[in-house]
Amino acid sequence: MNETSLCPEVRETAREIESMEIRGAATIADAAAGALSAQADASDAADPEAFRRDMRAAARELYATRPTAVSLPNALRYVLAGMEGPDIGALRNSVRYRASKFREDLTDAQERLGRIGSGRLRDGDVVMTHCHSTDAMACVEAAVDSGKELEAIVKETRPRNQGHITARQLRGLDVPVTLIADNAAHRFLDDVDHLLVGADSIAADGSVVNKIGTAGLAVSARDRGVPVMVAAQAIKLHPKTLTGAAIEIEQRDEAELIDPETRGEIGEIAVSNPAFDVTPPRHVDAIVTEHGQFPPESIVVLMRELFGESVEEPWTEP
Ligand code: RUB
Repeated sequence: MNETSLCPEVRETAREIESMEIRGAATIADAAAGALSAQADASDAADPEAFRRDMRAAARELYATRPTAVSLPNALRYVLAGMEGPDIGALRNSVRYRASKFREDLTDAQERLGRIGSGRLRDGDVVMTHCHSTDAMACVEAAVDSGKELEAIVKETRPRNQGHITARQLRGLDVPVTLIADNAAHRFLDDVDHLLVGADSIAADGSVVNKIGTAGLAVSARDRGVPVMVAAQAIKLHPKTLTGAAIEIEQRDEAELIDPETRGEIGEIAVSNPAFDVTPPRHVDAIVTEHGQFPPESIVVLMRELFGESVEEPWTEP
């Protein structure tokens, strides 16, 4: 009687997020909101409670895909928190409306953030990037649009090589790109004016969770006197950290690092493949959001303003 039915779009989006065909915190959030909207469209629930149950089940399916980017639960929470109405038609419309509002706001926020972040970049500056972040790219794009000439040193970002995506997009903006191995970063930092990265989650104390390698890179940048700039929309703020919760770091398949045959040849080894790390606030100069830029220690003020103290999980069964 309490069975739920998930539409194919939800299952497919969940699969694509898990396999990283859909990746990057903002893009994951956008896709999750779209999948909830598709679920609302497709639902053949017999009554309003069955509809709500299907929506909660869809959100749980999406939530379970990747644990670190808080933009995902923030998207699910935003859409489900606005689900209201006396009948299925009204409920369906409310989900459609909230999902499309979330997606529009995401685009607007990124544009605003880009304009604010571009103010930190001067004509002729060289930025170093790690991974691929659409928020970081928005800052570069806004700077280029305002007539500044930039150059980029792009870390390839093993094991998944998201640096290739960054390099391709920067070339699309006509920005000269030097692709480097991750291990070479320290050597190039003397030629760099900014380290520019995104974030998957930001904790209340200003710690930045981003692609593995960011923390060490920030330490190196500090050592060379290079400012560390984090471009992150407010959906990257992790509300549960306001009450002391820790952010889970995703462990990915060891096959991303080593194929089974080579592993067998080497002999008995352990393999560990964390996808993200934590950069402490003392190694970050500025967090650029659509609401302005903040020293990491002050981000808690914005977090309180946006989320208050309570964090609901509207996808759990009452
Ligand atoms: C992506 C990553 C990005 C952030 C921010 O990791 O660490 O820096 O998600 O991206 P993965 P955006 O490739 O494992 O998803 O600014 O686009 O939200």
